[in-house]
Amino acid sequence: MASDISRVRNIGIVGSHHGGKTTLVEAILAHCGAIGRKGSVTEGTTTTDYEPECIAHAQSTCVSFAHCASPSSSSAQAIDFTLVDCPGFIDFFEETKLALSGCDAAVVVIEGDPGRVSQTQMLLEFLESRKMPHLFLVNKMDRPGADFAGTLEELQRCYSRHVVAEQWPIGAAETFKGYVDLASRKAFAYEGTSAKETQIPAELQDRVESARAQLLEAIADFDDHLMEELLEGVEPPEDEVQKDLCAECSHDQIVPVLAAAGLPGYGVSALVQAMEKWFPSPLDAEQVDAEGRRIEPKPDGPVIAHVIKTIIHPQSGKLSVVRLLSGTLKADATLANISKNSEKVRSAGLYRLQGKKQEAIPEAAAGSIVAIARLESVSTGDTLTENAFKVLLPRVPASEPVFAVAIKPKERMDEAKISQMLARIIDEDPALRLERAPITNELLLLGSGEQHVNIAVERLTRKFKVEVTTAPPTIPYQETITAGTEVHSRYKHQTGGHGQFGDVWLRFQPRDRGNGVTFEEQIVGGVVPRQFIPAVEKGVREALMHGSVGGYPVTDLHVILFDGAYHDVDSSEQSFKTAAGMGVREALPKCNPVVLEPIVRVRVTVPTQYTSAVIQQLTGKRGQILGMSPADKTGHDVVEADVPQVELARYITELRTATQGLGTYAWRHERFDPVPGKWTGPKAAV
Ligand SMILES: Nc1nc2c(ncn2[C@@H]2O[C@H](COP(=O)(O)OP(=O)(O)OP(=O)(O)O)[C@@H](O)[C@H]2O)c(=O)[nH]1
Ligand SMILES: [Mg+2]
Repeated sequence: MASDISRVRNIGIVGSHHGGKTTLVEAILAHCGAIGRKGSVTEGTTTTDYEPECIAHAQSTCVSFAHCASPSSSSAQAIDFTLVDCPGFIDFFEETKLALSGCDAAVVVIEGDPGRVSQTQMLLEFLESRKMPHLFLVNKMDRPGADFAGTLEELQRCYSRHVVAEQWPIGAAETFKGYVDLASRKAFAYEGTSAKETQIPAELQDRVESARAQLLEAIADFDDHLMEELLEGVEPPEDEVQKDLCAECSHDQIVPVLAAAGLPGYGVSALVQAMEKWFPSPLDAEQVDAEGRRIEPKPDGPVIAHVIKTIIHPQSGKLSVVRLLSGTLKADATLANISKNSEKVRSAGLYRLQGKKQEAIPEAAAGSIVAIARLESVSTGDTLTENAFKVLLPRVPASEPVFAVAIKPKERMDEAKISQMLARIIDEDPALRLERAPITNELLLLGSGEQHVNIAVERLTRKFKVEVTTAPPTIPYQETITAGTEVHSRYKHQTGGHGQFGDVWLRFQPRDRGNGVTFEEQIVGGVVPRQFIPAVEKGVREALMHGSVGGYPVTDLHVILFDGAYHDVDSSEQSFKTAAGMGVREALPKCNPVVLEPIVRVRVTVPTQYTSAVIQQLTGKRGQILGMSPADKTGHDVVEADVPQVELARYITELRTATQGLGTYAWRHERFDPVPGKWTGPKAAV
């Protein structure tokens, strides 16, 4: 591990789903000699996709960490990379955001396909919001149809930044065999993950010259001297161009574009050099606390660590992956968790992670990403310091969950126990949430999408050996009445000894939505004795728990007890309660009852080109469109609509399908509305 911070690079490998990030990380690790043999995603043998869920689904389902040193003649000169392999699937974006908060730069991997560029929009907005230097890697250039120029053009069109090619590929698909480095105007032919200098192919000369001119113009926008040289037609010295390129990329002023094919390893050596030269070390990266004060990354400063990921091993316990912002952390340090009232926690070991492998280290210095063992009460996002040094790091804003399942143990098991295990899964992934549904009382697991929640359930079963069933949450339907009535109900029962007698007259009146059930007595002359009136109310309320249409709770009505009769010997609380219940059951069908369904207000944020598709989709879900705010400066419209909850069970999946994964929505319960027409829905579970 480099002791000199200037030789440390913490880099997030991010990008669109299946863009080839994990394969690329594997190629980088192999190129740098950190692993012997390259693993493969399809065979489930890569360093970073080690979780059984990753292997089963052949995709990354969580963030994972790897490290390597750049191949260099002397180890004292080598750059020490920590690579954070982030899942591309949108459901796992919250996890990516948290892990990126520990990185100083990012490689955005996209396939050589202009049609997929827009899928990175949310990610790019996040990088922009954090002013994180990055480069684009146009990957899978060996695939049939790979289109570097088209992808570059689309990146430049979609992204209002200085996006410029720094390489031009030689060939594409099966002829992809090298690249021209535009800054140095040198061509290279791939030899595995390395490359050897060659001639610029004659047919590429013009293309290279115009792309180089674009690169120099972009760089010159930030360097007056270079601009003068270009205007005067003077060829700028190469070291000036290289120096500017490094400075401007590391300050997030320009975004260079490279070409690669991670699977055969093409372009890897140039990428490693770019990460080394263009990306900032922790010394140059701006780190601030929650109040915007700069934190100096000094090894001899106070220990300040930010938890960016939590990993739970059911046997060996918990690992908290931290970005160390300042100080030197020892393996047995006692730390204060500033996010939790400065609670003291003690490290049980310090590790560097190479995928699932934990390499014990005695200490770590400012700038590094390391894992601390057994900090049981610590969560992702917390700030840890030594000697209770008072500083709090900013939290990454979280998005609300948009998908839920009702979860139940398969075998009879204490619900408290399953909640405890779920709490540990949530500890690992704070984008999940556990809630008790207010009306149905179901245990709900909520997350960022269908796959997110399903994978969490798989993880629960694997790690804690507990089988659960999941189902769409029960829709909390209710019923109400739309007309009034009066009924007379008498319960009279004569058995051997003591009889039963209760007699009530009840009036039913509809109430406005949201008013619930109210009960009133208007008994005159003691025709129903005082002591039995609470039993009548109880009988009414209990009977209203099961409506006459679908068996759902009845609400928004007023019930008046206005007359009745009693028997000196046979009347009792129970007999009045029974009479009242019978009265309710007789009355409800006469009051034009209807089922009420929960209505949810959604706010859908979507790039303008998908707005009409989204409106159509919502209308198809019986949604009532309330309005649309036109595009903000990021090119997003916001559509507001009220939609029946039952229609939204898989909405996040459908919305993403209709919008190339770019639509998002927020929601809240709004009200209950009558279901139009005759009720054909399910009956309530008894
Ligand atoms: N032809 C070709 N295929 C590639 C290349 N890189 C990756 N692949 C294939 O693309 C698929 C996805 O690769 P991954 O490395 O898992 O992609 P990823 O970006 O990590 O995927 P997520 O993390 O799930 O978003 C796998 O089948 C790889 O074998 C490449 O350079 N060329
Ligand atoms: Mg991956």
